[in-house]
Amino acid sequence: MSYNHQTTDAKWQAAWEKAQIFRAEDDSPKDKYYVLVEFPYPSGAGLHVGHPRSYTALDIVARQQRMLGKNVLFPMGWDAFGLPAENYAIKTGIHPSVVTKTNIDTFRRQLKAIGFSFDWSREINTTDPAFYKWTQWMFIRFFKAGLAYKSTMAINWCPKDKIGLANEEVIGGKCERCGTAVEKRDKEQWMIAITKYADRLIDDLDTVDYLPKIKKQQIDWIGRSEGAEIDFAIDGTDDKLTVFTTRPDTIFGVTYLVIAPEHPLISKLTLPEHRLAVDEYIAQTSKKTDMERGDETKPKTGAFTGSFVTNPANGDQVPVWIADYVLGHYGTGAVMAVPQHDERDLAFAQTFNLPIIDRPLLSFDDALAKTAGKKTIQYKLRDWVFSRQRYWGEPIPLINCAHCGWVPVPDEQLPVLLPDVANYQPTDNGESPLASIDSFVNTKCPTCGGAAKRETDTMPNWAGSSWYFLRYIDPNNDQAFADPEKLKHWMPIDLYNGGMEHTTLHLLYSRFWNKFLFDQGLVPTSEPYARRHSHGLIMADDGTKMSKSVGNVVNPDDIVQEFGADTFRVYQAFMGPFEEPVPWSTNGVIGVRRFLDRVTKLPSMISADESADVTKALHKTIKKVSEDITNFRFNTAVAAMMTFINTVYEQGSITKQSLTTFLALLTPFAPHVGNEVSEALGNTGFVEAGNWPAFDPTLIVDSEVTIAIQVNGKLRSSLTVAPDLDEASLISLATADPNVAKFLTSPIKKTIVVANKIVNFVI
Ligand code: ANZ
Ligand code: ZN
Repeated sequence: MSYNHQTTDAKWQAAWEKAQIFRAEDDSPKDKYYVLVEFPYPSGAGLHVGHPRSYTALDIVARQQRMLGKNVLFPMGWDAFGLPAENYAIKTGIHPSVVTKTNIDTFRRQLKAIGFSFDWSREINTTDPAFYKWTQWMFIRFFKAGLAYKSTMAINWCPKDKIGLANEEVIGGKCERCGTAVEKRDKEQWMIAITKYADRLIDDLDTVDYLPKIKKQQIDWIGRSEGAEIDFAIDGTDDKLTVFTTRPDTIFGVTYLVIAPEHPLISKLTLPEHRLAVDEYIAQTSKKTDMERGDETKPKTGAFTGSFVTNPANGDQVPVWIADYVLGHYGTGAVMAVPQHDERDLAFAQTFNLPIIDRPLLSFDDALAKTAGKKTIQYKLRDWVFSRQRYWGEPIPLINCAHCGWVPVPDEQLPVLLPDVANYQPTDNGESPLASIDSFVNTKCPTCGGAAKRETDTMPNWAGSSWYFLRYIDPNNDQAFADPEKLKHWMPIDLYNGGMEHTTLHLLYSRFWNKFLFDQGLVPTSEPYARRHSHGLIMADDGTKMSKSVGNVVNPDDIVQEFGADTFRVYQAFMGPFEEPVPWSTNGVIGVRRFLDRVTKLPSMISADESADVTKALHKTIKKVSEDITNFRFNTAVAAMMTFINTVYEQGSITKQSLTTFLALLTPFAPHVGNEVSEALGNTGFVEAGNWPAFDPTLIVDSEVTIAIQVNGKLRSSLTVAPDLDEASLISLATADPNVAKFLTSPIKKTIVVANKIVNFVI
């Protein structure tokens, strides 16, 4: 290895820090460019090689944009509330904030060692009271606007640990810690009415530049479907069952109705002789997740209620069944089953020997008319469950008063600080650990001054990340979450990259949150992100998922130690198409290091002039690297730079000016090597302070082209000529070619010329 990466890395990292060259300016005359990566959860495991995939790519973009003359905001922070720190606290008694601080220090050190150009002066931390004060303040805006409300929801309950579990702690229906089967328990929860924004969250996707698969995933998740609600009278009663259907045209094919095991009319519908079977069936399904219930590969299960309803279109009497493939919280929780047209209904009918009839379809409206149904729109999206019975989250800033009901904590009393507790374990009745601290719970009503109690639920770990990008704009403001003028300057975010796994939760929540703030007149744009991109996962070298238990995790520290930060960065960029999953390869890492070694040796090849091939290759490389960064093709950009270096080595010399230009291209990818070599050439100042190179279009034109000469479409010869040679000269050269002439046995009827490619004589 020719260069000492340890000293080089440390030297340039210290120099950047000293000169503060990556600071974003709030009052710069330059155009702004706000580039964002998803901030990490600072876990105890430290940085994973997956994190820098996104960071390296956007660091390249940020660095290029600065060289293109933009005032760039590229910030970093910590999404630090969450279960691992809390579970660690339960085990060890160490306060989550202590563990979190240690983990953040590790992450920061690791990120700095890779040389990312973050503006560290804007670092934020969602668990910092100065940050979560504003998360609470925003929650109160939701509450005052009527969008935060209480509702009874089923939560996951571990009967052994006696705690409520987050969905991600339930693995295959069992408690992640003790393996006990998880039960559902009803609990009052704070909800936020994201469904009120469902249409805008779909429709406004037209105004942003997201990868098509990201848009599609959001649209599917929101799941808008247009259909109708139709009433079926329950025989022998005055009650009716209302179904939601997207296919009212199939009404004549209905042979039974199915309701969800949660349907409120079940006890009324179930006749005494069927009660035992129905109760048993309900108990059995309460253990299944929605995912298991929807699994189309599993045999259908169900129970008959004994009741019948009347089809409003033709007066047919049809039986009412209960089955778990109908979900309680979608549509009306009741389905008119049409085995002839619906796969699930068909499977169910076959299992339980229900009739399958062949009836003609109506038109959508015709049906509707025949059934007195009404058009409705249903969404898969549910309102957002915003309560957690947990310690390590933002306290929900509300107070319950016997006289005044729920009253928000006055703004000037924010933040509601997380109190110290001795025991982080949720209480026996499923309340948050905060519920057992009397000094926290008991307070005065801000409205009437009477005795009142604080809400003890905390927010989900999606809260802080729903608006963190706004705080980077003005991280130290204690009068507002951010200054409106600064928000106007920086929003929207020009480019946001993150994992596909965040498309449906974080991305949707944060778009919703921003839209709400926009409606409140608090932020300047309705959409927070102008462009959204996504990266593929990094897999282990055998293509499997990296995991601690298998022992195939690559630690970024080791790679940086052994090969240097730039090898790590360039390898991250080079390892494969950005959007696709790619396996880690140590050989690939070594190959990249070899490339950088070759770059560091280039100063010995400097000469007063260089061959035309080197000049031409340089300008082609400028064009290619520029376009590839724009199009997120970092791997082919690296390949182009490698090809260029090969050309220089073949030709044996390069001018100082050309090498300096090349280093400007390389530096966003390999900033330590770029600056080190530039300094060795005698250049002063950081490469980052220079301009992004432009290519000369006249220099990248190939000086020769090869043209296929055909007679009646058959290849007869080829000619090597200057590009864009005029047609007349080309035709006379072609007809003079003996290999062509001997086939021109009759007069030419037509000559077809495809510029710089083909001449075809038709005879
Ligand atoms: C009769 C019918 C005939 C249906 C047919 C479909 C095809 P999407 O598009 O997802 O909205 N459905 C209604 N509520 C349901 C629930 N709570 N759980 C499970 N399935 C439910 O699907 C709407 C269709 O899914 C509805 O239209 C209903 O079945 C069923 F040839 O009604 B359909
Ligand atoms: Zn009161």
